[in-house]
Amino acid sequence: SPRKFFVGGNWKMNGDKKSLGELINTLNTGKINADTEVVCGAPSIYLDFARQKLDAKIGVSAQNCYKVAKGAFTGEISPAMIKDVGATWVILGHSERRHVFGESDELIGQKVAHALSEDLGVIACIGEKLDQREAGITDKVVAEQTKYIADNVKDWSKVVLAYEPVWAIGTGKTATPQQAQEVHAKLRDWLKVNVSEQVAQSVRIIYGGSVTGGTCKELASQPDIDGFLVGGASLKAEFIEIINAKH
Ligand code: G2H
Repeated sequence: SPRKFFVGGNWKMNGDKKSLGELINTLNTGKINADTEVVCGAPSIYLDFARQKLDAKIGVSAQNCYKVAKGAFTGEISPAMIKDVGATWVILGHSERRHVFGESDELIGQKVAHALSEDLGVIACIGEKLDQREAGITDKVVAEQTKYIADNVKDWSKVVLAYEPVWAIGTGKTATPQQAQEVHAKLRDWLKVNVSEQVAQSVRIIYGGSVTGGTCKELASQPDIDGFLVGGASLKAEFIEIINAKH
């Protein structure tokens, strides 16, 4: 595949300088395959810390940002600030942003547009809820979420699409390789029809939702799974196994 395997860690709201410092040491000294692009998503207050401590071969990502450069938006951070501390990615549209904090497709699209205009890489997340899967509307739901993202993208080389079924997040219920592959293939078809063949073939579509050392290899063997976004397991040494899932 021409698509470089991409593994993102999403630390969410976990850790402190002590535990994250230890995790960073483990990652810096671990054997990481050079064919994998690795990015760690740190809480905003630790972005600077993570960037200073992590080896240069590992990228740093924010977990969210706002849709404008600066101003009276108490509590928010901008892509300019993320870049200022040396981080180069931002996770947008994560299901927790959508469902715990009520972010709309429209707001997520605006954030995607602004982050890309500031030259950040964007890990754009989509995924259906359990009732939507059971109602048989998974494809429709993820296509609609993807449309709001796609409408705001000009340069797809800066975008990674993360498929994270909400029912699989933090639940220990990983999607089966077949379930994930099926949605990833549909997403690639959607990109082919609605964006271009070239973008469909080159965009990394990664899977997230209870990925572990035990489940990563079979998932990684699927033709349209180009990596992972990892929550819980990214806080453990096990993350290295996931990074090396292809080997
Ligand atoms: C999904 C994933 C990381 P976890 O949210 O984005 O978390 O691996 O803990 O399910």
